[in-house]
Amino acid sequence: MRVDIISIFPEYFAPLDVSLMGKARERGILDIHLHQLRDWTHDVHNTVDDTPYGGGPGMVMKPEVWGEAVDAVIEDGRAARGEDALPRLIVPTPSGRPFTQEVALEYADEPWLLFAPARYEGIDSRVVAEYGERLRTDEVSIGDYVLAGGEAAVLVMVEAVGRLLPGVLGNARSVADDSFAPGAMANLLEGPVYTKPPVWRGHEVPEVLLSGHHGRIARWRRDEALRRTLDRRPELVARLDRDGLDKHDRRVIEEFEERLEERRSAAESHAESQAESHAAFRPGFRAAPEDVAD
Ligand code: JAH
Repeated sequence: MRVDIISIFPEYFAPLDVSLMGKARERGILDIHLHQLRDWTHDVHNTVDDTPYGGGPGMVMKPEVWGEAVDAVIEDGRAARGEDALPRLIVPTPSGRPFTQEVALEYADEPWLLFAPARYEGIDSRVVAEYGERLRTDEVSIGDYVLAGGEAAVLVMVEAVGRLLPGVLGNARSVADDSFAPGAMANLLEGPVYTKPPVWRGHEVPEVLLSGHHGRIARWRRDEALRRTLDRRPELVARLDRDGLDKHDRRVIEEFEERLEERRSAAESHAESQAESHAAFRPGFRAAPEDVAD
């Protein structure tokens, strides 16, 4: 897979030389081309930004510079990969569609990705309008928070996609078993994992994992995955395919919901008794004048 990244901070992508992504690049599985956006400016200050039309805070990235940069990178890629080749253009933005494992799998099937991370308040919207007519173009968000720019989001996406490429992970099973990967444990978070020693600082490894009983181990892992998902991501359980749940799963869910209801009810009576013992909430209570701020 060829990956082009156009940024005013190409140095930001040094981590892609390391570890799994570094090895994928050495093996030629991942062919990453970094570009300095400012190479396509024409003024002495290498200006990439300007004030927003309509006013408001911050600066917006100029469309001409991005247009020349993207055109040049497309031409360079076509010279290497053939005149029919076109990249998929990916622009990270907090207002984009969510980047999920499904999207990562889709991108892993592409021969060529072009990432355009912005700084400041983003890129003039006519750039996505223009390339949306010429390339498959996605504005994507890796989560509901605002970064200082799109570079960190590109690192995240390249790593999520890169590890899915054939030959990058040694063991093909580890991809299929991931939380969020389609398959038996689809849409469940992974449960806890353990290695030696069997007791560490008084904490024991769950006995079932030492039993060698593969059927019981698989069942236990699924139960733990289900309980953890119910606790941390209940909306994922609500979306679970009902056909993908067996009787035992339904029992685990019921038990969890019973415990949740017990806790909710206990918290409610606790809140009532708190209100009862709090003088300010008793009918007829009047604060003394010295207790009232002016
Ligand atoms: C911030 C340009 N979904 C995370 C995300 C992606 C991009 C940006 N922020 C958050 C961003 C400033 C300028 C992009």
